[in-house]
Amino acid sequence: MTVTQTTHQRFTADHLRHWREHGYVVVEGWLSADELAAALTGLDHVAPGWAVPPYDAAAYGDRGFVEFSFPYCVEALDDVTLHPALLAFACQALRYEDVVLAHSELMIKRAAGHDSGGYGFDQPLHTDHEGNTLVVPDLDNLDQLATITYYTDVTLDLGPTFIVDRQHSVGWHDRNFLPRDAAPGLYEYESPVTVPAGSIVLYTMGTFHRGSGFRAATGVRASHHVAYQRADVTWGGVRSYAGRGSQPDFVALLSRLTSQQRSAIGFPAPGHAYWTPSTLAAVAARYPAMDVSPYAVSERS
Ligand SMILES: O=C(O)CCC(=O)C(=O)O
Repeated sequence: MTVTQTTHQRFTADHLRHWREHGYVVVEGWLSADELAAALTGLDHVAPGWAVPPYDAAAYGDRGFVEFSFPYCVEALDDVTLHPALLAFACQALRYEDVVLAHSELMIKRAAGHDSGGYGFDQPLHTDHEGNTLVVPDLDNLDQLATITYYTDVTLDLGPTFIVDRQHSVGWHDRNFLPRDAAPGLYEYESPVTVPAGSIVLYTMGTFHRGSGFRAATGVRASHHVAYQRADVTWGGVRSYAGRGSQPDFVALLSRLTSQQRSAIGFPAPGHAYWTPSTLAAVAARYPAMDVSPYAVSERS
């Protein structure tokens, strides 16, 4: 899929340069106020009571942590996942025309809770490659992009992500978890991503980072972890949504997406050999609300 840069420019050439040189870039306020407000309302659908203090035991059990995966079938959250600006950045960053969604996970962390890693929320520095690719990232030819969008203000007290500049982790990127005693020098270079709600950190699968514990006794952090990869990558963590194909909410989602967004979750792209007059007619019948005109064979011949 070729994403038109000019239409969706929320990320600049400087952002891209920073991502390449430093292994990450923080972009404050990448979501518009409307997109952020819609996402917050969307979170209420996915996780009712998520923002209600002091603690909603029914929704959060005793862990103070919940996680949800795409598709949410909540427009605003699916839209952030497949945002044209993210797709455009991924194509540029990975130097590839076609990118696909590798994962999209929502996480809500509450003060005094803990995730499943046994660290509370205070993780050791790690890269993300072990859970996302069968190989080790080639830092000179990256094929995956990781991101975290924050839906709540993140302060030092509210469990910021800490991140290490690529230039300070030379020689370490093939490692996954590095506890403090294994690489004390690396921890000297970590810096917290403290940002207003609606901001994002874009990083690589070879970038050291970690979730941190809450210093505050109360509070909540909602984050959206979205990763893309080059479409030719078979060793990465892309998921199949074919099993959802008969569910009305997923059909509605698929039908309203652009062809670029659909391709990013595995649908055959315009111009793919799959498309013939008869497959086009059959798919149009299966998804009556979908505009199938981008797939029309005659348009390409
Ligand atoms: O939530 C964060 O700030 C980072 C989380 C993370 O790195 C992880 O769960 O592996």
